[in-house]
Amino acid sequence: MSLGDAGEAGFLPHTSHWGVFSARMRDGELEVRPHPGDPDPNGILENFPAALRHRARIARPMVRRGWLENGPGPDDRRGRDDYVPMAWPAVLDLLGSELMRVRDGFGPGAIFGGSYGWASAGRFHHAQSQIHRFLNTACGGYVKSVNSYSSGSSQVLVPHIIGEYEDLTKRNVSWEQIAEHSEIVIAFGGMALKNSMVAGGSVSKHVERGAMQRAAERGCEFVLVSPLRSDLPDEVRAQWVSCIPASDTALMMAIVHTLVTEGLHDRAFLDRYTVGWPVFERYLLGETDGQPKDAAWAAPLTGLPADEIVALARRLAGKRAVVVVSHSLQRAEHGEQPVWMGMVLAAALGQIGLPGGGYAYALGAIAYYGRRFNAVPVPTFSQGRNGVCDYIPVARISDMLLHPGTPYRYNGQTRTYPAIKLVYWAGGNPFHHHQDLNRLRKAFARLDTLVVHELAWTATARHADIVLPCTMTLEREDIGASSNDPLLLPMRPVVPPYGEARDDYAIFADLAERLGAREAFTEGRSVRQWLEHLYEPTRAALAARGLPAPRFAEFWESEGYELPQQPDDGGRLRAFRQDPERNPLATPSGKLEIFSETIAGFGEADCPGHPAWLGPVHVPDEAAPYVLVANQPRTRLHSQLDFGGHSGASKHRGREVARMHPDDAAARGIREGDIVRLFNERGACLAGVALTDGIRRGVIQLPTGAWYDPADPEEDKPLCVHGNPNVLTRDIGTSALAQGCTGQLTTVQVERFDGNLPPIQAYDPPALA
Ligand SMILES: Nc1nc2c(c(=O)[nH]1)N[C@H]1C(S)=C(S)[C@@H](COP(=O)(O)OP(=O)(O)OC[C@H]3O[C@@H](n4cnc5c(=O)[nH]c(N)nc54)[C@H](O)[C@@H]3O)O[C@H]1N2
Ligand SMILES: Nc1nc2c(c(=O)[nH]1)N[C@H]1C(S)=C(S)[C@@H](COP(=O)(O)OP(=O)(O)OC[C@H]3O[C@@H](n4cnc5c(=O)[nH]c(N)nc54)[C@H](O)[C@@H]3O)O[C@H]1N2
Ligand SMILES: [Mo]
Repeated sequence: MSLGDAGEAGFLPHTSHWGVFSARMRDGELEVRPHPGDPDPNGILENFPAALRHRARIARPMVRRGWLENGPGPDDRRGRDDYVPMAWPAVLDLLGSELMRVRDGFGPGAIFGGSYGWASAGRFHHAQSQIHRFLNTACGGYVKSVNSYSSGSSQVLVPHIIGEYEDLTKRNVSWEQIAEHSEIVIAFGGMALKNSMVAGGSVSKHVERGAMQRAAERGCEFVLVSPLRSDLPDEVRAQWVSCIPASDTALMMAIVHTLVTEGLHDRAFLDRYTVGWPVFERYLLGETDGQPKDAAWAAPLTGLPADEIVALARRLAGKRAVVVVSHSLQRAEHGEQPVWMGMVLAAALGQIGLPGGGYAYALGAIAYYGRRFNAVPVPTFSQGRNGVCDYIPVARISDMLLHPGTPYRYNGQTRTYPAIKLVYWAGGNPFHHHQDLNRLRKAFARLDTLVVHELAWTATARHADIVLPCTMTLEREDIGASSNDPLLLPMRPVVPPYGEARDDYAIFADLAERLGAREAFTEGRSVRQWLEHLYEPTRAALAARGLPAPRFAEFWESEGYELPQQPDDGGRLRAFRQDPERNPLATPSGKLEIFSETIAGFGEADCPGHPAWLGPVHVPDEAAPYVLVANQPRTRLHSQLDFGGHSGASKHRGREVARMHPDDAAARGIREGDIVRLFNERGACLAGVALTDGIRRGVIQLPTGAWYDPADPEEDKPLCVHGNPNVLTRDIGTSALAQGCTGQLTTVQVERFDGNLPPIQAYDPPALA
């Protein structure tokens, strides 16, 4: 452990979800440079300089004119109204009274504070913790959201069939094991480096490229199952199996069918470590429904030749094989099935719990996975106690607002959507993350009040009644850390706040005062006192281990230091393999559940008791003949700093770029560099076009994150001129089991856009009244 060298020439250490870096201001320009220890820095850092003082930043508190004139209440002018600037004390008085009106008149159960979103790195100014603590201490609580847009279906499924989610995702097959032990990696949805360059909180070393390179050099084979060739790095020379999107479950079944009929499956493993194989095997062989799930059956469903599937199965057998399933596969209708079937495939191969083998669900989807945990706790800001127990699965927000009082199924329960009057958001962008944005606009129109803290004029901020400008990470002090990245870092402010922007903490502290809860919220601490307070448990844990434990003042002046880490021991699944009786999994049976009595007992048609092929979903038809893959963007994190230089440079004539196969383009008279209109029954958007043979025919890819930019917000389904795919995606849960987000896939039509190109207005602040 070392405190590192003192910063050079004014560069101050800082961190972001896309990597650790340092920054300084020079001649009015921001300079950023990656952490010196990072072998593979993330280009997304380059979004900071142009974003810092961009016109898209919010300079002053604002109140929507219609809300100010008419008071709280449903209003479809949200998203097309103008704004009235207001001084901080006045706007906080106004908001304080509105919160009291709702809290005292309807109860805290009428406040939705789920506030999903990634906000910024930093353990204290973590916007979700701040808003939840505020609502808990000052409002008596709030209706929350559970699970994430990332893994909404796997998070619900995995505890039933494998056990604790983190035992599968975070304490399992590591990058070190891949580099050293794996003989074959089959990655459904790939492990795109663009994705693993990001992690919530902090990442000081991007190790994924190096680990995959080392594995490939050692002779490890890679198989990429994905509609996009770029989902594994070129360096690993993967076999590219380009299946029809959402057909992976059928492919996995046919692989397992081949293993079984050729006697290549690990019977001993299935007997000892799983329950329910006999039931599933009868289904697989067609004994229950007359349809063997063999390669010939899967061929038309997956778009792959049957002999290729058979060869793939033989290639996997008898090797130290690891099955990877990316989050993307479960962000689609029936998304539970490929996650469950991936476990069954890995179990049939018998490698679960061995170094570099088994089931590495979500490895490479994000830099959380495949790493070691720290041996000491990192600073954590307490959210307090929520007095409301009601919640929704996170992606059901529009359903909740449009259908209060309506029952819905979730994880074996019948629940009822609450009646929400006020939504408070800090640190997320529903106009980025949610599906069917035209429906979301209608849902937000139902509210009495929408409050948003933002650093920039996102579409969410433009729909809010009260918009409070918050600081950007570079404008405040914090501690950077993450439970499985070793670097603990003082984040020092590089520039003063923009305009009148304030920290979320300062805003909430002053609001809490108006609700009589300042002391409960702040505990009397300044920001610096909080940082010192949050740092102390880490320091004490270091001291208890007899390790150097610098005092806060020393830490604060340093470049950060590395925390001790736990061994890479394969976690619970390794222990389970070694002794399943003494180390059972946290499932009802203590084993891997190929058949789950619990899930079968829920009786959901769209998620039966074992993995099943429930028929194709996201199927193209005449009106929408292409499958759209709306995946994560390479040049930014979601919608964050879309107005930055790196994000802007990847666009074409200011629009997000869609990728399609040259044959598909030719058939529609589309050429490289054209602007196209993508559309379906839900909406339409414009995008630039790039042609590539690295995409499966019939598939179009348009990443998420270009800010929603309606040409004419007065329309019911306005054209988004900028290329936000969520005007096209469908707002429906993965299944009645998990109700997860299904935004990854939808179907669309495409045509060349020859009209006058509407200007991009997404970054222009709204009109002032
Ligand atoms: N179609 C489709 N949709 C998807 C996905 C997909 O694959 N396809 N992926 C989904 C996934 S996995 C996710 S995780 C979501 C991500 O969805 P979000 O997490 O909502 O997206 P972000 O753009 O990261 O939004 C964070 C917002 O917080 C703001 N912010 C940053 N720092 C602060 C701060 O300190 N305080 C406050 N108050 N605000 C701050 C940023 O300006 C930004 O607007 O999107 C989901 N949506
Ligand atoms: N640069 C960058 N990195 C990110 C993020 C970001 O916004 N920007 N977001 C982060 C977050 S919050 C998360 S949750 C993760 C998300 O991690 P993922 O959900 O895994 O990431 P995606 O890029 O959406 O999808 C990965 C790939 O899956 C493939 N795919 C889509 N559908 C199918 C299918 O049906 N079958 C198969 N076999 N493949 C399919 C697509 O080609 C896509 O490129 O990424 C994280 N990393
Ligand atoms: Mo995510």
